[in-house]
Amino acid sequence: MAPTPTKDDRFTFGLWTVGWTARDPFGDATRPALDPVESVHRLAELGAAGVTFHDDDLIPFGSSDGEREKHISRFKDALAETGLTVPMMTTNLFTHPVFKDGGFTSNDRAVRRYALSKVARNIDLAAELGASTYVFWGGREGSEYDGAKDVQAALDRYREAIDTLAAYVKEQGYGIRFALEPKPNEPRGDILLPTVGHALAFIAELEHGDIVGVNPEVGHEQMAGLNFAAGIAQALWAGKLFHIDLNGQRGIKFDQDLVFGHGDLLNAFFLVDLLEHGAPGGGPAYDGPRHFDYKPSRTEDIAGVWDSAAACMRMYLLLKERAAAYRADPEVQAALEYSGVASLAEPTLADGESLADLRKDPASFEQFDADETGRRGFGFVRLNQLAVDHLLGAR
Ligand code: 3MF
Ligand code: MG
Ligand code: MG
Repeated sequence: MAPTPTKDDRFTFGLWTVGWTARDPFGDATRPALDPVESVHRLAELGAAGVTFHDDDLIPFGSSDGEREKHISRFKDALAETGLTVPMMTTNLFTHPVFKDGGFTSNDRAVRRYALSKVARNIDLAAELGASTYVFWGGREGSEYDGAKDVQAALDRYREAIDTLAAYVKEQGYGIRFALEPKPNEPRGDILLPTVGHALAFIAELEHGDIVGVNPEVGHEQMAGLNFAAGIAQALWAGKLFHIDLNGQRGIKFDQDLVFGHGDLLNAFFLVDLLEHGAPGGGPAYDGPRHFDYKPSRTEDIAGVWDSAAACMRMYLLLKERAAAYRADPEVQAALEYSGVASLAEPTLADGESLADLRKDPASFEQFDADETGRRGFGFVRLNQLAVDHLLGAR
């Protein structure tokens, strides 16, 4: 029996997730479009705390100013009725044909200028709705052909866009931070800022990088064959985990957007352990919303949509419960000790010790018995089996 989700769990969903009509490159939609107002009510009933959205998820592309106001006003009513919040917002710079070669990095300058305007307008709405994070997923920022994009010029334009918009947020005094969402490919053949590591390196080159972090997504890193929990650890270490997209993915293939935990379950267990408890050596935990960016499978009807949303939250709570039991188990603590996991937090040099001091310490080299120390076992398999036992409810 996993606990029932409540607002205190801070679960949030993109309107585009439950609202996906399941059109894919090979087949038509299998479900009708959902009214965002209905999604807000259904997600509130299921125990979610908030919703997130792209401008076009709420206000269809090309709406007049009057229509725009109507969509916003009935959405605000639904928020007030349910108590749901909007902690994050983002921009659709990928659906309309005008963005086929990107938004901020399109080879067409008029498109780049239009993209900046579209985002700035929606940032004003984000501030009005009280969002604290604004996500940038550049799904069309990239190319299929190496000769078709000057990657260095594209990074200059990407930096120009993010810095210009971050300066705007600061000028306006909006309490908003930006979160860049990496993805290696899909829809473009190759996307700029393909992984968490690339995004962190890009942020270091920004003028306003102080308010820019990352929004990593489980499946996006796993599509590149990378370890998601390890990427999240590095983002936390850099103080840049501003937001997160939780879902499931099974290996290096197309973006599956499965229910959270329905892909690499063991990595999801260690991810939740890290988000909830921080690193074993005392590194920080994550304190933002637990945001699901998944797609109810194309085989599901509307009932299946809500079952899958509930499944995302249930998976998180089950893993949270299992991770807490893992951390509290004295045998796990002993195994962590034996494995040296805990001692890695201790600096290699003593307080005030220099490299020259270390070299003068005979225990560090002359008297160090590499063969003897090399015989040590770390007990990592035993430690991992304890984790699997907890995950399976066998302990
Ligand atoms: C695509 C995504 C995006 C982003 C969204 C910003 C459409 O694989 O993950 O969802 O998450 O654009 O939040
Ligand atoms: Mg995605
Ligand atoms: Mg995402």
